[in-house]
Amino acid sequence: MTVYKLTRFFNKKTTSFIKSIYYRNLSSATSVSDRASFPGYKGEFSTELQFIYPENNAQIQCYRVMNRKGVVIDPSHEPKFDNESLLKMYKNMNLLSKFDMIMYEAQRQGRISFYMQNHGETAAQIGSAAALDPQDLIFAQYRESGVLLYRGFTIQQCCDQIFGNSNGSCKGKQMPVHYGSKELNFVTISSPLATQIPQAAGAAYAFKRNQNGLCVITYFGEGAASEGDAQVAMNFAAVFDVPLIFFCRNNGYAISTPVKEQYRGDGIAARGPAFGMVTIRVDGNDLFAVYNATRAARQIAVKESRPVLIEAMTYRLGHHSTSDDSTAYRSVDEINLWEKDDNPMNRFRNYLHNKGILTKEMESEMDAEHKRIILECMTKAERTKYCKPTEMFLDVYDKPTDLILKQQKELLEHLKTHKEHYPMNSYEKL
Ligand SMILES: Cc1ncc(C[n+]2csc(CCOP(=O)(O)OP(=O)(O)O)c2C)c(N)n1
Ligand SMILES: [Mg+2]
Repeated sequence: MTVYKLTRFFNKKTTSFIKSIYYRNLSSATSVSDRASFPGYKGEFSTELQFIYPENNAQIQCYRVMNRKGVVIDPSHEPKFDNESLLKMYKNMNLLSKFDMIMYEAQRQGRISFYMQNHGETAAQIGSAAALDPQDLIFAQYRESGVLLYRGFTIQQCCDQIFGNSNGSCKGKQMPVHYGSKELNFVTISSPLATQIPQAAGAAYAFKRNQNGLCVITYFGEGAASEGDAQVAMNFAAVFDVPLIFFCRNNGYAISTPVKEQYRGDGIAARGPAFGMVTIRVDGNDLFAVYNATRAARQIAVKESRPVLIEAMTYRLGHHSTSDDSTAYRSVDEINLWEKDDNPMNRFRNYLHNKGILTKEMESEMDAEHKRIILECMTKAERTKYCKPTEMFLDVYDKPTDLILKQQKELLEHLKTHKEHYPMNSYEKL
């Protein structure tokens, strides 16, 4: 509709107003200095027909404090830990690596059904755990056992959960390594990938409303970051300005899927600014870099009440789980190279040796002590009975429904009648 025809529909005053806007826009359409003010975009116009080719953008750099030999590059970034705290971190890494090895073997011997190793990712786990307040709430994926150990979860608790016995936090109702601890503010792990991420966003929103000065952290792999849940959570957290740290462990693989088949962009970090989030990429094999980044992220999350994304670059040295043989999709040479050249534990160990905080003798003692603790706890867990079978009906609802109680009763009667067909000795008495 041309403007002069407006007089047919509007009076003179209205027509002149509409005309003034029309001509203003017409003239400004050729001027790049006129700013756009759409509801969804306020900024500059451009007369260039220009697409963004992401490969032409500079990559987000990776923050590090120590080089691969454990030497601090810029001393002003060296965190001020006392020797006891440094040793606590190393002890946790050592304990976890021994635990990984022994549990892996236990699964191979058929003593447990399943296990997931943390090998190669201990700096990302311990460094981030050390930077949090013990009251901060954690929503993990499954490869963050070090975070829980650092908080004080014991090897006995790990073993009881893995063996699924009646002392286990899940009473045998969860897969091994799906730990949880109310006391340690660690929400029980769920198998379906990425479900923890929107839950964390919701919890962080509650924290914001309570103004409790705490934050929530959610861990996830770069594979889980492809799930819709991850985008939903990031958008929610950014829009509602919640104190949440998104901690992505980018370990190069999602089972057999390498990162080059997982995404085309600049990793997971590139998504942060797109959602309007403060973002950092960090060397996940550098304990100090992870610690500094997480500590600063926590400060931003709590003080500025806004989410922060950390992408920790690392390498999964072990198989995905005991159900996987990673040499089917990556070469042994590749694994060996990372094991030798960029192993987070070796890096931290070198740092401690250089500073004279750790000696070879202390290490041998630590190795022996940790092995002893793990074997003792494992034996105890193995000897502890499973819950009574009727337990499986509980903890589903707050109060069991009539149908559940009926099924429980039927199972009880069945087991009493046919007990000779079941290994009842392995279970607590009915
Ligand atoms: C919704 C969903 N899809 C698929 C799986 C099967 N699965 C379990 S772990 C995993 C890979 C996840 O990779 P990543 O998030 O990178 O974590 P990583 O194992 O490398 O630590 C897949 C596909 C699952 N558990 N849940
Ligand atoms: Mg991964």
